[in-house]
Amino acid sequence: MNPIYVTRPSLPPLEEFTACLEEIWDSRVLTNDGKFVKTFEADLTRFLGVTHGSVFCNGTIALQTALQGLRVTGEVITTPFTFPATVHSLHWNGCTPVFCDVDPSDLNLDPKRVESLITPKTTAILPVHVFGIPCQVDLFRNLADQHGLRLIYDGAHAFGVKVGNRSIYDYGDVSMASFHATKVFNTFEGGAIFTSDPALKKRVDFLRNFGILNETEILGPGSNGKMNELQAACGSLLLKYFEQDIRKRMVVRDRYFDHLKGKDGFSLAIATESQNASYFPILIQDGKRDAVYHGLRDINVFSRRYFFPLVSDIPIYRSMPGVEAKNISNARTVSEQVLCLPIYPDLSLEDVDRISEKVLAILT
Ligand code: T4K
Repeated sequence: MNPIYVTRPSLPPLEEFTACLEEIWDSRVLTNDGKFVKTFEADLTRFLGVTHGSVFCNGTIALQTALQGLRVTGEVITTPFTFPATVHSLHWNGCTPVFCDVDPSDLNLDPKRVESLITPKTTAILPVHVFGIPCQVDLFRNLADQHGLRLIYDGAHAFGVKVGNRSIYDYGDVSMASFHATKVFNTFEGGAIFTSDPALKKRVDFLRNFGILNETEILGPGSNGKMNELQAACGSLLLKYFEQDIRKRMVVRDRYFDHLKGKDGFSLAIATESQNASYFPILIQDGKRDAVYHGLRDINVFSRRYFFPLVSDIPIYRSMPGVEAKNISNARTVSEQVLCLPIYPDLSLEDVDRISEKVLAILT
């Protein structure tokens, strides 16, 4: 039986991508803010209905650049229940991560607990919309305003998600998206940051291109965060198929629900809340998570324990002076229970049936 992985990237029809490749081959413009990048940036901003977008080579560099653009220093309160890139971006900016517990109802940073961790050294809050579930954006906005803090969202999982009728990327001082191959919307590798602040947009655009103003003037210590023309061409093409992809994901999600809803031993609450079906996380109780993970591997199904271990348990952060990881018991429990089952637009329903049956067989 062919292996089934936790995800499989969507791709535009090859003939559409080939037409773009021919144009790129003819022009020999491969990168440095060419036509395809300019078009994709405009397409993306319009598609999401946000004010300013800047596309990047990947989400990690986008987030690092956003932090640079806001000149964030000192202590930043964030979640330990995330992919390491969130916290690495703080480290690369010389900031000290301060880990705060998650709310078990959405698995996101708990705004009610953040307040007690704010010190005179705190400069920012960095919540993550884990599995595309929106953070409590109003509470975070109030908290940031009351304490004069920057609010930066890691929205790597949240492409296509809205709060009310606004894109989730419209919240915070700045929001980051990832377009990695494993995401609901991809450009092979890629990412973006979104802001309504025109000065920040200008600054990050310089920072992603070495700080270059022109051939003789360099405005600051920039990096190289540019997206290339091939990535951008893929992005503009895939945007046209995004809504269709989400509909297909929902069919897969509903089939899992048909099998798993109401059964004992695990919770589907988070998967139920998802607007973009980017992941299908289940929380498995009674210490049986790893039995399901290994049992699925036995039938060539590769689910993933996103996110285990907690980032605060990675040695570099556990041993760093000033890094606080106390009182994160909710995050610890979730990290020990979570399992993401395969979900992607063309996962067959027969495979969903087989995966679900195996999960139930192990747990009953
Ligand atoms: N913040 C958060 C909250 C994030 O989750 C991430 C990335 C970031 C920031 C950083 O954004 P980027 O800099 O990546 O844009 C994957 C991804 O590499 C990573 O992007 C993602 N989060 C994370 C949750 O998942 P791995 O180590 O699990 O990837 P990997 O290679 O094991 O892929 C998983 C499965 O996907 C494979 O078993 C098969 C399938 N796959 C993967 C790739 C790369 C494909 O079918 N085709 C492919 O090209 O980290």
